[in-house]
Amino acid sequence: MSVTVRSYLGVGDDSSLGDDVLDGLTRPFKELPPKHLYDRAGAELFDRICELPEYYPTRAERAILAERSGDIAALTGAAEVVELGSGTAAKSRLLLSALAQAGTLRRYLPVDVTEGMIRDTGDALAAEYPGLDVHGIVGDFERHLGHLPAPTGPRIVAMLGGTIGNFTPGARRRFLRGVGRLLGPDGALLLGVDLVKDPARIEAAYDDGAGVTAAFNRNILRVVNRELEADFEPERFDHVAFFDREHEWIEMRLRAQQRMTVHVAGLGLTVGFAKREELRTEISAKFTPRRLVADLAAARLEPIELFTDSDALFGLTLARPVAAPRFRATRNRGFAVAA
Ligand code: AVJ
Repeated sequence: MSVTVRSYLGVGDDSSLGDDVLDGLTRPFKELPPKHLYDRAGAELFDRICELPEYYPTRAERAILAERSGDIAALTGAAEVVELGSGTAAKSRLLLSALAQAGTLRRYLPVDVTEGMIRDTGDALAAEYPGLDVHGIVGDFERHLGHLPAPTGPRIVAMLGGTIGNFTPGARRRFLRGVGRLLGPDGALLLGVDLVKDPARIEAAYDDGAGVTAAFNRNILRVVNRELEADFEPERFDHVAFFDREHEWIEMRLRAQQRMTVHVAGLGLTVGFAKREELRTEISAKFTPRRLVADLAAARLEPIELFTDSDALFGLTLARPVAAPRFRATRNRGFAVAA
């Protein structure tokens, strides 16, 4: 049993916040990437979101995992789990338990930007599962997946919660292709996706009555204030969440209540906002089974199973690499064909 944690975020490496703010706030349509929503306060607000009555994805996915982890263990025989965006590993414990019970689990490899989270979770899991090796990667899963060690047995790469929905469609396919390369020939991807449904239901999940999602959204401005010495006034931005029916994604935005000028001292940048101008902070794509399969296929992955909850709110898919035939079977030519 061992716990190893490697960090690939160098000193002062704030997972690219400075670059993203410079790039995102100087565009004609302002935008910040959602990964910056999750500092300590943001992660706590997100945990509260997961408990909200309106926010169904967490409960639905947990129900699927509770019911299907045994099947997933049997289908994969996985010896290790790589988890992208592991957080507190609350839901992945269901999977780890099933694999431990099946007797195949050897190693857990969480990848997250928050070092404290990786260390605490790693220690807790190593204590819970005697014999489990934990190899934590502190890094950004868009930039540091190359540092993952090679598989030591059948591997599951898990990305839960619908995090994949934060990518725009092209980036999503590129990312899935990269993840496919981490699987090895007998590995599987376990991907949680929120499903397309009544827009009112989706919008309620991103604009809750208690205002927790609004606080979560505004928190990104506090992150910029603190890390880059900016002077945003978060309370002067309204939380906006709407379902874009054409793209089938939800957008979160912050809308300036009045004309304002913001200084980002750390970047020597001054940014003007017009009255009612919006800053996009997140897209969260919703999937139809059909589109999910198409995205997987574009990454040379094929679904083994698509699990869903009893209300078909959320989907959990298990997918494997499409077997690449090394030789084409040609008829009646007497060539040997590799299996
Ligand atoms: C963590 C990206 C899956 O998109 O539902 C929750 C983040 N944003 N409420 C999601 C989120 C607003 C969440 N993901």
